[in-house]
Amino acid sequence: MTKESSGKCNTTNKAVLVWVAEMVKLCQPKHVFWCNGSKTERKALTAEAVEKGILIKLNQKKLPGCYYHRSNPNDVARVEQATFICTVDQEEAGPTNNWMAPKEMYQKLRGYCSGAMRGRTMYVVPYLMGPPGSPLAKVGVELTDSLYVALSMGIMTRMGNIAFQQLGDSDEFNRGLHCMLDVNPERRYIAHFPEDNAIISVGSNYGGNVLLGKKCLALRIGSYLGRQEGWLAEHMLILRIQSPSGEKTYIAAAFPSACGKTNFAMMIPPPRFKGWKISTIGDDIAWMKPGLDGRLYAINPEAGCFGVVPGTNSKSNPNAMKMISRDTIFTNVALTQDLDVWWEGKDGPVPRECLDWRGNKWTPASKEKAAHPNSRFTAPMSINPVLAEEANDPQGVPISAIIFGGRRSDTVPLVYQAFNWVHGVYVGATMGSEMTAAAVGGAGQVRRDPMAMLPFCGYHMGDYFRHWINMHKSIKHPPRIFNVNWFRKNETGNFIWPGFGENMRVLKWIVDRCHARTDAVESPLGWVPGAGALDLEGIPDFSPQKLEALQMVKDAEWHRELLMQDELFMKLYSHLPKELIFQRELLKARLQ
Ligand code: SAT
Ligand code: MN
Repeated sequence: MTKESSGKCNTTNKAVLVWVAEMVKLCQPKHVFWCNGSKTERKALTAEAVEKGILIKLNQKKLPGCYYHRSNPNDVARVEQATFICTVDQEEAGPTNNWMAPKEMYQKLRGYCSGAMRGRTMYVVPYLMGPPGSPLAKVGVELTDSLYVALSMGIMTRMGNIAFQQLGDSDEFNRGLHCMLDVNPERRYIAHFPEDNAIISVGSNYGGNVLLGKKCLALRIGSYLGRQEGWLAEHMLILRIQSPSGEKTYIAAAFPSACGKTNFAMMIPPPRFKGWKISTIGDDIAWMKPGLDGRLYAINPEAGCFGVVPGTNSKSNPNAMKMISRDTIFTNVALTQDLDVWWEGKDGPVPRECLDWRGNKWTPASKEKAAHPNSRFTAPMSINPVLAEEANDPQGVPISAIIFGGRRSDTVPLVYQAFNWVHGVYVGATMGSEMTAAAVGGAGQVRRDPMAMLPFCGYHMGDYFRHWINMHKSIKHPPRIFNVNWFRKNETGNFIWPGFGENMRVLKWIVDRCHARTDAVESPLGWVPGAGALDLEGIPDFSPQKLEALQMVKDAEWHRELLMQDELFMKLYSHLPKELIFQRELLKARLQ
């Protein structure tokens, strides 16, 4: 390796040096490799990963710069039951998080980590969440014995010297320790210590559990810091809509994992919307803070996309297909004989034979899926063909609308707008969604997932709602709040709404509402598009009856919905803002 990428220590920051030395003493690695984030380093580490069988080099003619990774079959999704918030006071973590006292958890995990890197390399991965120089950006350092993690962090974050430059002499950085151990679910813990700005993750090598910048820092620790510092860390994509006249509107949208955030953030409007353009700022996480002009500004703290692969094709997300055609790591998809990748729902023919995500022979006659339903691509956002230049703007973008949405086969209409901020917080707080393969267990069941943050809120969910309500005071021009549901089904179990690019029609109405250009009519749930306000021209096989079915508010379904909301509210009762109980009563009255 050249001198530039020799893995030598690349900081003089005392706090970093002291902490790394302490962790080295604990984990006892054979080597310590300090990542600087250079291209040369990436090349060398990638070659090493191929040599060790951690990555398989894909067909470089078809997929330049792309590699393939298989995870341990017992380690393919986030494990919520192994995810802990460790605050001194249990009350602080709230009833929706697993809790253990920090002292106890440190003791347990230090036990697991003791000598855990013997004979292995510890990669020191400094990373920056957010554009360099942004007042919202945060620095983390992840120590990991997984080369896959080091390489993935190089895609998902601004990794290397750039982070130490932002940090300077400060000791304000997230301390993250990751030990794979023997990737045993029995010894799998993803532990957060918000009071110490620290994370320890052991026993896993799957993205959401181990790429510590993502869910662990950007959301769980981030939400905790956000409450203290007066900002919001949210599970939201950020997009820019440009009208034919050049008007730019910025929108943030929260959907649970694997509900199409990446597709939405990269959408191509249908032909009817000639001249309209969607560009991506972020596809998963938004950090939002009130600006001096009274608007809410958002940055995307990440630098890459960790997207669900199955179902990605030239119809569902043509931009993603372009993006993942180079410089991408594919995890747990199928591998073809010519070292190409395949997944259910990909364009083109089904391979006659390939290796499935476990490495077993697969043919179309096989009963199991070839690609794991939660198989992922890890791709740099810079190769997203519709990336907005604002993704790198340290100031972020001013948000005009916030959209909440879940995956619901019934009950929830295609679109409605909250009456005001507090009502919008209520709409977000009572969101429900059918579970997906992104987390272990329960796929298909409806669960309450407030603001798509249930697995990611680093403190008491009731206090989180209070923080949302309070934020209104510091935002003079608050974003309008909307709720959408692309997933409503008819009696025969088919989706009524075509989704994907056609979602532009709903977005257009939302944009027009933000700029006070279109009317709405009042419904029990909120404002809904008046007759003809949604442009539905040119959707194949669509009819006014279908729109009616999509927007229908059925009393029986909403009474059941209110009962399900009550379950969550009861759980959070001691910390639940009274305003939300009041909102529920108002909704009840409007439904009667
Ligand atoms: O696995 S991740 O948590 O990184 C992705 C997701 O579930 O949203
Ligand atoms: Mn996500």
